[in-house]
Amino acid sequence: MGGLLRDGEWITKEKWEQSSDGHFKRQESVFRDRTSVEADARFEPGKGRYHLYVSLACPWAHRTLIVRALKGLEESISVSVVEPFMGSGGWTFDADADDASTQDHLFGFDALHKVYTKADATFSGRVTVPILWDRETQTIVNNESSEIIRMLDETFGALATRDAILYPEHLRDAIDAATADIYEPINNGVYRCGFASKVSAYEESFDNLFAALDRWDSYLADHRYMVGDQLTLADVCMFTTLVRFDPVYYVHFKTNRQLISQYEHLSGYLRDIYQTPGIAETVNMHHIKQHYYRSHTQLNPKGFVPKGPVLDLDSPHGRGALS
Ligand SMILES: N[C@@H](CCC(=O)N[C@@H](CS)C(=O)NCC(=O)O)C(=O)O
Repeated sequence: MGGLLRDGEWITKEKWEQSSDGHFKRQESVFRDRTSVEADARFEPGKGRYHLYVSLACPWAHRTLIVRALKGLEESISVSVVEPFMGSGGWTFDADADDASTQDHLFGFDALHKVYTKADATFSGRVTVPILWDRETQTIVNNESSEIIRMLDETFGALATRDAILYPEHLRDAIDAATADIYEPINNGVYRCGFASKVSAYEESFDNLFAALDRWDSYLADHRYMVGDQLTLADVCMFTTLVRFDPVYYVHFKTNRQLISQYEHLSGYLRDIYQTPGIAETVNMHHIKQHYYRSHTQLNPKGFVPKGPVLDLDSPHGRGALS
């Protein structure tokens, strides 16, 4: 389900972009400005200046919520949360939302595509979360999660109320390399399995996904984190995919060679990150399951949401000794 904007007009479109070889093709994010602490920067960090639009279901948006929480930026950066179900209007807001969804706190819009056309009246493309919105210039600064999380760490330090540094200078190259390593086979790979339109494309993505998971499982046998001796943005990017894997991707996207809970090291790694103070509160399993199983009617026509599995993310992870 969903749709897209063409020259500022909302068009319902049920087909996902695909290349002729049957592989799912993700659109490049369009708004790519940066916040900066340099004098005269157009987008200077400021308390209360920026707003995040997120879905709690979306792994990319989830990254930004985790970084906001770990750095203690809740008071500085406000958030609006879309409804989990994505129908023909794309991401929407419910003014009477009584669960974790919210109304559009900035404009009271009923649909997220109106935020995109507020920034650019003739915008063409998909309407995705997350969005970092600037109240001062009334526009979208950036809608690419990998860049938003780097900016939150690099440029919002003065506003942070917790001292987590997730993209420390001496580890940046290694974090960039690890993040790039997992993007295609793992973060995007689960989607490439789920949205492949040819068996050959699905099988190739499936093999690449599990080859990458196997590799990281071995690495994490004697490393607590993906890079260095601390939690970094690389772990944030790995986590938001892993936490959705057993409850959603394994069934819905047919990534069913094995569960994360069946991996010797990735299973404890997932629980370790989940139990890091501040992170569990950003995980909303209800939104995650409702979104995927109900919104992708091409994959799950009846929209039933599986009742299981029972997740065990609070049990001891036993990884403290690795750091
Ligand atoms: N590369 C983007 C991807 C964002 C993205 O694809 N978000 C999905 C939700 S998981 C979305 O909003 N999809 C709506 C659509 O494509 O219509 C990022 O990392 O920020």
